[in-house]
Amino acid sequence: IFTYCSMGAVLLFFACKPAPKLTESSLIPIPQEIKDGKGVFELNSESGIHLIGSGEHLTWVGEYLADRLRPATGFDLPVSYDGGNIRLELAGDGNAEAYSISIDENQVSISSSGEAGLFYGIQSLLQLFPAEIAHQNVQNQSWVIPAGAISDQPAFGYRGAMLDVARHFLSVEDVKHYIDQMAVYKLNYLHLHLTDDQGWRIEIKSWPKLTEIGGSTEVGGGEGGFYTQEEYKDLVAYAADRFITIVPEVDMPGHTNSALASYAELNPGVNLPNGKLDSVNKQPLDYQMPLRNPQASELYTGIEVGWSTFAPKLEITYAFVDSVVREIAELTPGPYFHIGGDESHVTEKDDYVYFVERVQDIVSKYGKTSIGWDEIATAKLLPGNVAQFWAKEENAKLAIGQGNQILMSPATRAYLDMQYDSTSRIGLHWAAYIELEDAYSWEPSTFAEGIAAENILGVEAPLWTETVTNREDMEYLSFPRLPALAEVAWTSADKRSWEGFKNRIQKHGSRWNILGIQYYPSPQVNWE
Ligand code: TNX
Repeated sequence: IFTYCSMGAVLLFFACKPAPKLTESSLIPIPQEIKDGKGVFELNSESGIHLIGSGEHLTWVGEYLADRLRPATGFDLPVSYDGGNIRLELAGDGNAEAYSISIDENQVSISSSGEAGLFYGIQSLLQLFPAEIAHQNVQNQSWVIPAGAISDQPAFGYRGAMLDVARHFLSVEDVKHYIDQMAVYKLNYLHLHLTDDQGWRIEIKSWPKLTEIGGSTEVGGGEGGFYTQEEYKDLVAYAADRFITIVPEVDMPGHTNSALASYAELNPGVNLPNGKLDSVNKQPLDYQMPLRNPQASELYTGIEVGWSTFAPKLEITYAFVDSVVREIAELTPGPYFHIGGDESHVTEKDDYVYFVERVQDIVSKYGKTSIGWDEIATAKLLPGNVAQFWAKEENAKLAIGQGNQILMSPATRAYLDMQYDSTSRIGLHWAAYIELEDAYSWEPSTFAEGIAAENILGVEAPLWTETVTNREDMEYLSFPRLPALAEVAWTSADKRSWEGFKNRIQKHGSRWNILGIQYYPSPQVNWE
């Protein structure tokens, strides 16, 4: 057993303790490889962050690390290209999310070919420090981490979470707070479910009533809300700084009551004329609107699904979708646009397929790749488009049969809105009760026959918000299950075990206590 000695800043004597070993004990997601070394590294008032290599955001990444370390340690931790015993090195090529860390008595070195990889190395490093590092005021203690080496890379390239900001509106601040925690667990996509029957949450300048009327309420009749385009851009940038890409969703043709309540002309009306059809698309033309006398629907604050639909035969529907996709695509640096497509129970089957195919073309015209809930695979998918598996394996297989990939969100495992058990204070249970072990103990590539690793783009954990009204509710359902799903997405199956996870997650409870995150204390874990 190695020992190390440290000098307390206030108590002027040396205290010697057995050196801790570098193990996976505090790391989530668990890295691919960990090797223990000799001795320890101690962060002290002389420490600094040394940037090596050239990268647009390298300084930002260094400052991010310093910001996490300064409050609890009280150290200056200058960030510079000149020196310092915490080295952040951009070097080599290959997977930009892969990283390695080596720690000896003199220095810590994180290296990656990409800034994202350095950022993930930083997250692992932060988890090696005592939990007290999470405090926002100076703690009187030593900051020691075990020597050794870690090398790591993700199993899946898409590691996502979804927030339904439509059923209950969630503030910019709450979304940022969620993004901060996603970053800790190396998640890299945040899917925002921006529209549903109960609310339209993103400003569209060419259709302003969407937010004026459609954004004015939510489940239960509260005041709702929406993001202005400026606020949305701010969220996109905040996420991007943490290597998280936002995927906007406009759910259609079902789940569209908030739009149908905002604009009468999107409703089919009662007097559809038989005669005049557009000769190319066989659709009624917009000039027929006076003839069809459409009425806006009522705003809706309940939680039924599957009862609303856009009018896929009306040309104005596509003019509308075109404007919405164009404006949101302009705010979206990421590659994906989510078109929804779920539970369109009152849309004619043929109309549904026609609609999905036209909307995919619009999305592609604006330079984005469509993702849709698994039902979209009943249409012809454009190459590269993605089906998000939530309920029907046969839909996932239809997508795979067309050569398209699957985003794995099986409701029985990955749905954060499911109750843990029958006593959970909020949540639904139509798919399952999902205790922590159920959220953790599954493997995307063996979940369903016919969905193999190469068919899978990644994993996403959706938080639907019919029963979620505020940050406390978000945290209760997401912690500890979100970190469990993050590990499913990051770590290959051969490196994971429930027993191991159960022991590691308990340490994170201490951090959440410090951060004020109100997690569900699952009885399956011996919380510290
Ligand atoms: C089903 S999952 C839905 C959502 C609900 C959710 C509640 C999916 C694609 N559609 O509209 O919010 O169940 O769990």
